[in-house]
Amino acid sequence: MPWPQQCASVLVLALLLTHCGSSVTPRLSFALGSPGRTLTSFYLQDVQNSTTLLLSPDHLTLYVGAQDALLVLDVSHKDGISLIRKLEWRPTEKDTEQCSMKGKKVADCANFIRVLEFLNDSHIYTCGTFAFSPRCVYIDTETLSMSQRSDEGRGRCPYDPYQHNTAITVDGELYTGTVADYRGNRPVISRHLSEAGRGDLKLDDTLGWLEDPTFIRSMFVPAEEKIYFFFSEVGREYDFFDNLLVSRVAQICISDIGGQRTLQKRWTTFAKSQLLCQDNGELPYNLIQDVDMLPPEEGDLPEDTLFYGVFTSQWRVNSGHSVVCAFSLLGFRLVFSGSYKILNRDTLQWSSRLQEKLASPGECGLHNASDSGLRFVKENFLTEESVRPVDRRLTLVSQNTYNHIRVQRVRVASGRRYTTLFLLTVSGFIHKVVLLESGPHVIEEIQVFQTPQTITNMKLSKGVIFIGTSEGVLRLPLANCSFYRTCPQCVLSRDPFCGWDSGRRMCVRVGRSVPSALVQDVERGQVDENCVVSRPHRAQSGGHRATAPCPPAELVSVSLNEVVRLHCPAPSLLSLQQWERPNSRLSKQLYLQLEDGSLSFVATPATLGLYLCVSVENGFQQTMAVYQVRQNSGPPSSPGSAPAAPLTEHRSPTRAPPASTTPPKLTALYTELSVVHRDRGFGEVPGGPCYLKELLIVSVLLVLCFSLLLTLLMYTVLHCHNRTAPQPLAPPRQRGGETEPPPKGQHSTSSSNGHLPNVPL
Ligand SMILES: *[C@@H]1O[C@H](CO)[C@@H](O)[C@H](O)[C@H]1NC(C)=O
Ligand SMILES: *[C@@H]1O[C@H](CO)[C@@H](O)[C@H](O)[C@H]1NC(C)=O
Ligand SMILES: *[C@@H]1O[C@H](CO)[C@@H](O)[C@H](O)[C@H]1NC(C)=O
Ligand SMILES: CC(=O)N[C@H]1CO[C@H](CO)[C@@H](O)[C@@H]1O
Repeated sequence: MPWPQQCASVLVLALLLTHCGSSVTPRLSFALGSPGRTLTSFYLQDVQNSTTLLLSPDHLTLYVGAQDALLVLDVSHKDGISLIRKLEWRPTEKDTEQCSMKGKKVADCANFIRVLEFLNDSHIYTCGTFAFSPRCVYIDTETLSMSQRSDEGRGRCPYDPYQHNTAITVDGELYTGTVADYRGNRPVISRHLSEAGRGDLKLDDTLGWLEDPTFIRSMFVPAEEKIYFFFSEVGREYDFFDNLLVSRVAQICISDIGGQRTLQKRWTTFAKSQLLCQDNGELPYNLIQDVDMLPPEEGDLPEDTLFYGVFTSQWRVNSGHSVVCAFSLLGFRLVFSGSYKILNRDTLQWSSRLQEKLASPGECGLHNASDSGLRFVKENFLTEESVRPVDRRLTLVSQNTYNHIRVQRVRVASGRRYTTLFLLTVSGFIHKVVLLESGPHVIEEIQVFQTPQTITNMKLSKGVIFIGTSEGVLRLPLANCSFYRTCPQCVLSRDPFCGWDSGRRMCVRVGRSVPSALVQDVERGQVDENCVVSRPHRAQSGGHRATAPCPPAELVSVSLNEVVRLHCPAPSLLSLQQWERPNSRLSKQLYLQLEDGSLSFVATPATLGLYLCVSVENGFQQTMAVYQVRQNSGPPSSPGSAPAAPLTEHRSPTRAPPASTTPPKLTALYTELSVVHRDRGFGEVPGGPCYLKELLIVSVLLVLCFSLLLTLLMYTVLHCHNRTAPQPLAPPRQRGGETEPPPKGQHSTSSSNGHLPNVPL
């Protein structure tokens, strides 16, 4: 390849990599129903909104809270999910009638199950919206029967199915965050089913403890004996903004029993803090969408517990983007044990003036504090400092809108552990991301549903992930290592779940094989350093280690003046396809490389001959296709004159689905050569001629490009800085009164009380 071309492609690549806010491209993309990434699904004709998931401790049974029904599913078999029991739980006709008489849509007057938690070894506690009159029942896990007795669900479950809530049980006690009234104006965090001898607790609702929150999740941290609640709400401390939303983490201690006179039957340990997911100088991503907890590694301290949150922004400049931030338990501890802002009860304004410290808000055991101490706590529950992400940086920036995150730590063959994120986009793709030292790497994206789902949910189990949607329940294995058929593909994937077993010549799940025998390079994905030993055709590749053997040449018969198109299968979306001819250059006057990597040219005596398509990924080259273009032996068909006009060069290493590329509009006869379809993880085919690239030349060219690159980088950095100008905020939200539920297909985390994640201005 001529060197200016080489340089150009390197530059284009560099531009893509340094582009501001660039999203990370998934290495592989699997559309719904691809054989390489099969889903197991479970649907019942008459069951909808199966979005509340609870996994049994042995991971064999999945309980699913749906609309008017609770499903008990057997998930112990690899081949399928089967129904064990369906428990109907629906409001009576009278309930539904009353609900719709109050002006609610009949469809929303069903019973949407929104709380589903183990109470003890033998019982599950579940609550549903029950036609805007929430109810809770017990389920015996032995007999799979529902108790006759039902509890009132106020404060445990929302009335409105579009409102977000959170619930968790600890030692048989139920901790919830929800709105506790029909109109949706009274948010509360409370404890129910409290042990004998200690009463139920809730937040004092007279003082803005919560400001119109959208509850996301709650998590119990045993080492702290605390429950952390995650939500977004109006940031009243920013009183110069009308409707600034902020993300919060709040805490309560499970040992809390309320005050004796002040704060009777109320939390004495409630404290909240802002979660600030923000890059230096940029606008914060202020709306938390989901969060997951990653316990510390063995041998590490509890304060190394991490919380990975996915955030979107209220500002239009970042609309549609989302970011991941990691917070540590240590960060929570420091902020909650620091100083607090003061709430003026008359003006409901926050200030941070210095004051005599009468108690330590956020500390467990405050129920014994004096009245003055508790009054102090009552006015000081918002921390002065915000919780900042670990290392003060964003973990991942994406142009996708994620609304769910699950995190797992995977131990690789070397014994090292890698954090892997599973992110669900609003449009129905799961992105599997491994966090490397060099940054996040998106191993694959897998489409799991097509039509937008109102509410979705995810649950990680042993080796699989469950997704609850409006339509049903899906199960996806965390990896499919056998998709990678060769050692290079297995190593290039950088999938921490997969390693190359050189003995069995298979890419296998780590942990299911003798770890040390596996070839894996998650951090760098270097094929030539890792696959040499295991490659059987080493001798044939003439010592050029990083070059895989070539596939056999395919014969292509053409007539002169015909437009020829040669396909080149791309092994991944990160690979670059390049075309080569032995002993001659591909002049851009004659050849056109299309976006999908295929090569188009007019057949002339000069263009007959051998063509090779070489794919380069992460420094590893492999010949993807070899074509021998020959003239037809039959009489040459001469349809009009083929354009001798120079073809404009069109090179783009960007990913482009083959379906979207349009053939070039050339007047000549168009011959599309069908190529034997090779799976993306094509096998190693022995034999065939092989055109070997001179790596040395490339390196020299790279150096030549380097100075240009530097200029480019500097330009990009400067350019990025100009994007940070603040934008006006969203219009003030109507407070009080009921609002319409979000339209179908609306971002699932928007709540009915007007929390739109990205309010257009
Ligand atoms: C894994 O990939 C292989 C090869 O494409 C395919 O045959 C197999 O069905 C896949 N397995 C799963 C569980 O997706
Ligand atoms: C579990 O809780 C249920 C409901 O409160 C109770 O009836 C049952 O006895 C408890 N079982 C155990 C084993 O504690
Ligand atoms: C603190 O309260 C507990 C009851 O929760 C009581 O048993 C204990 O004696 C109290 N301690 C002090 C120092 O008052
Ligand atoms: C409350 C809720 O999420 N309702 C949804 C149930 O599922 C149907 C589609 O299957 C949606 O239209 C509803 O919005």
